[in-house]
Amino acid sequence: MSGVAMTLDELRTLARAKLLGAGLAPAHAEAVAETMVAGERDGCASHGIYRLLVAVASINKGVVVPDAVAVLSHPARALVRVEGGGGFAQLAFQTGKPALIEKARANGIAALALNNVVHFAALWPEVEELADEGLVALAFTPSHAWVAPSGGAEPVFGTNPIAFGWPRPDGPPFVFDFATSMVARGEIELHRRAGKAVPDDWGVDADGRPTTDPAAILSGAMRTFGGHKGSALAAMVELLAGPLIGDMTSRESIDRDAGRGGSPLGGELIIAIDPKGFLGDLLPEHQARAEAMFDAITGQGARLPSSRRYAARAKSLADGVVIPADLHRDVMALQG
Ligand code: NDP
Ligand code: PYC
Repeated sequence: MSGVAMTLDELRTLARAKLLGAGLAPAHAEAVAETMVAGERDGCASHGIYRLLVAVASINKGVVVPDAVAVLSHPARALVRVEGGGGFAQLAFQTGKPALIEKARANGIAALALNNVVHFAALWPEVEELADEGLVALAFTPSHAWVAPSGGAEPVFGTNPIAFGWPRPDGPPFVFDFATSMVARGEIELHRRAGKAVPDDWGVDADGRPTTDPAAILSGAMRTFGGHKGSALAAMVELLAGPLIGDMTSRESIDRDAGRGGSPLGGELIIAIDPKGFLGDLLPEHQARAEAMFDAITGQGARLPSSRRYAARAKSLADGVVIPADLHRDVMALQG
């Protein structure tokens, strides 16, 4: 694959410049650029620098409030809320994170609701940051109604990711983060850009027929992973990060978009648990039992989620990244 080699600092500078050029306020541009660089660094192409095109499109279409001010409030002793004002989710998360950590440590468990935020990103950076603080973390967000329930062909759910982070004593946390659809929509978009067919179980066309054409799925419906199981998990994400926190479902989000093609607008729920709350001084003993489980996985040659990402990170930190030539061209064509 031909591409353009860049250091992570060059990539960060480029991302910030393009976001500022699109009119995003500096604090948002910094927070948003950071998640894109992290995605590219960790080899997550669907949520790396490709998302510059997506974020700038949302700004240009008026879907996101570029200078939104995130407002923190405390609905209850263990709850934190950030009203994002229609801005990107990244700064809202950074605004709520310190209070979430403080409340999780004080109460054993706490939850952060982000409301009224535009979401285009992966969730693992957030749960990883919380796990780095010694907390077990879960994150959920709906998106736009692109995914049909198991047994149907009409989109109801978003691609609705679930992310989980578990701190480990001697190394980076155990983290997984995946869509409850067969794949993230971004992955299908990348196949469309590359002119590549997708597996025939990723989605259906507008007439409900299985297809390998990414464009047909993008205008039809994606499938949940694991049949009825993924379908139920997708519904759970809708409920937890929609009605439970007073925010939109994926159907409501896509209706609000009114055909503009912007990123999803709505809520995100993040739960943080302090293991010391249950375990106190017994924490090391029980952490060792968790480590034994990880050893039983890797000991038979299976890999842990995130091990690929951490390996990609180590390589990118040493060598930089290579941006596909056509993506680099499209990014450079953005104003800024
Ligand atoms: P994948 O199906 O690629 O699953 C990703 C997760 O599974 C990662 O934690 C990955 O670890 C792990 N994994 C993959 N293969 C293996 C394996 N063989 N053994 C063990 N673990 C494995 O990702 P998706 O396409 O479902 O989602 C990609 C991203 O899209 C996510 O980060 C998600 O947050 C984001 N997204 C965001 C949405 C939003 O609304 N904001 C909506 C939908 C998706 P590793 O990284 O190490 O490979
Ligand atoms: O790739 O499905 C996706 C997605 C939706 C919002 C952000 N990413």
